Amino acid sequence: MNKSFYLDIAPEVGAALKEGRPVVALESTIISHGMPYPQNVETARNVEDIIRSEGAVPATIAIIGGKMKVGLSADEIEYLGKKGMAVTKASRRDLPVLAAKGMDGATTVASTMIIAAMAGIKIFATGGIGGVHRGAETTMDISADLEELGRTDVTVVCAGAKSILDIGLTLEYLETKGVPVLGYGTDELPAFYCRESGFGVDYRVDTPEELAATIKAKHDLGVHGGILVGNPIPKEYEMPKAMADRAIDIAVKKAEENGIKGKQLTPFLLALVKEMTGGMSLDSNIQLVYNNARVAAKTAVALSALEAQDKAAEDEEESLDMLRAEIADDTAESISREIASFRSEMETLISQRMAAAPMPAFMNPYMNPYQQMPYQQQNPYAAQQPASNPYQQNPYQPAPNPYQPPYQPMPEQFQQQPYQPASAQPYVNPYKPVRPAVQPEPEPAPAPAPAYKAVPDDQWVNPFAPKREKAPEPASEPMAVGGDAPASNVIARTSDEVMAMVEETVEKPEEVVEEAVESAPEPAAEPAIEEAAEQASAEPEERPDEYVSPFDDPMGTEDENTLTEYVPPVHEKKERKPDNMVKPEMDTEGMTSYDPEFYRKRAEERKQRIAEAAGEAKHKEEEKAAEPEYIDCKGPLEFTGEHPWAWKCTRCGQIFQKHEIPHKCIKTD
Ligand code: PSU
Ligand code: MN
Repeated sequence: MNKSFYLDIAPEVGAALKEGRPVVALESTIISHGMPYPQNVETARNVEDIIRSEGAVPATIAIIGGKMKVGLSADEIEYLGKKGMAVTKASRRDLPVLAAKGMDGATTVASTMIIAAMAGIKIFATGGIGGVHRGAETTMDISADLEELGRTDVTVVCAGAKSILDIGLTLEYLETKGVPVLGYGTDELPAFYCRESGFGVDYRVDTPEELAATIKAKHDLGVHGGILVGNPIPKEYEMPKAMADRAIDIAVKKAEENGIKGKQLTPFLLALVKEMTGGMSLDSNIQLVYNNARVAAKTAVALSALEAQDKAAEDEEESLDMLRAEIADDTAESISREIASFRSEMETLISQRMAAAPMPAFMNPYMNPYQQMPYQQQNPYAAQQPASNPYQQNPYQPAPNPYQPPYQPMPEQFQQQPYQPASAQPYVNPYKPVRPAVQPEPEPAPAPAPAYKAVPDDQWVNPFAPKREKAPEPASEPMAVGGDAPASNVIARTSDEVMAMVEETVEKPEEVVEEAVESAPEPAAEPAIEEAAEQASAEPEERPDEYVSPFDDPMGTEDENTLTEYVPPVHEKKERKPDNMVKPEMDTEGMTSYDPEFYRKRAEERKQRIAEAAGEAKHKEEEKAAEPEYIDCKGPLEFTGEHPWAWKCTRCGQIFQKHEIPHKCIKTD
């Protein structure tokens, strides 16, 4: 169950609220407890009439049979008025109990505000509100109306606070609760029977429109709580202040004597004052209620006008938004319709073209699209590619593609190098920085041929042979060396014998040994293998059909002697090290270049590297040998009908794009 189960809104009120028409809430304690019968019922009816006459709908609020009634019938008002004090005076604390028990209750300012807010009514007219009673510092009698004004979004138009209350403390309390206290056409809070209390208000408003704007602003801002409007009694119905004060003072004293407190206090005081003033106070009371109803109704009318303006602006904005969205939708729809019709036209056109012309080569699914791209066929460099493309012979190159068409002959116009200058002058790049030409090192004079080569074997004299004393006469004839040379200090030997001797006896300096190893002929590898090894280790050549800038030495005239990068000389301060600190070259095993083994090892490592490369090349050769061999197949081609461009070889089963005999196919045994 929710609020609507307990809430009973009269059809007239409900319709007005739904349409945003002005509605003014009215309380019922004023009927049952505030005035005697029959004046109470008459006043209640008149108040409703005044509100109607101002163009608003009255909604008298009460609890009947546990239902929160918003808008009472004449019978219900009569019933409450007749029952008087017998009806429960219902403030905030009483609502749940009465609702649950299904009882009747006359609503105070607090509970009327609660129910009005539930129904959506923003303005409420009454006579006077409850407040901080005199002596509240001991009695703690503070009306729940003040708390309600602090929290519920309803504006209460009243005639201020009676002097049965402590007006000063009441205002303090309202300030604490954050309730705006406005004076309607006055700067002072009215004192019920009198127009003046001596206590100022926070703000003054002079017109219903001004008040309505304040109310609307509060609702717009979402600042919760009520607004208290003090509307002074019309001058002609005002009681003389001294008279009113005296009557009230007496009444308060009487109430104290009789021990009247709590919810009975206000009705008791009101009744007593009426008795004492001979009904004058009642008359004033009735008139101030009418006055409040009038102001409240006018304010309600102004407020709903403001709200209607607001809503119209909102509606206009909304309808503009809708219109914009509609326009956008229409535009999008027409564009997409246009696109769709354009597309269908295009499709028709394409299908007509397709029917008229054969499928272009690059659309053929059986063709390698990249091979068949028209721009490739027009590439002059592609046409130039010689039949003996080195990449085709590269052992890493896959087997020739049987789909690939044979190379076309180079067109005439490309036979000549396009960038060859007319003159035979070597090309000099003008953009290269001028730098000194590096003078080539003068060729060292060729070493003279070894002396022993020129001297015939039989005439050669060993310069290293130890000089001896005169040899004893040999028994046999010594071999003569040189025709007339004296035989006494010369031993005749062959050149080989001499070299052997030299090698044995002379200690070679390191440089000589290294040079010897370096210049020694490489162990002869098989020429094919060696070539393959070289190829394997060499950087891949640039593709001949790749674009080469003419500025990059097209004549090949630059060489390292004439046009090397210019490197400015670096003047390094070198530290001179004593000779004994120069470290010999080290190999991986920590052997120094001083060790004779060092060079032998290095030569061996080199041999091994060559052998490894050769092995790799051999492996590639084996791989190539394992690849299938292609032969020209003369098998007849058959039209499969699977595709208008597909021909199938009846011998090898391959699919071809055209009727190709012979074609390449894998050799099978
Ligand atoms: N002052 C009047 N007439 C009234 C009341 C106050 O001049 O009828 C009623 C109102 O219903 C008000 C209530 O809300 O008394 C305050 O009672 P209490 O102080 O018990 O909360
Ligand atoms: Mn009280």
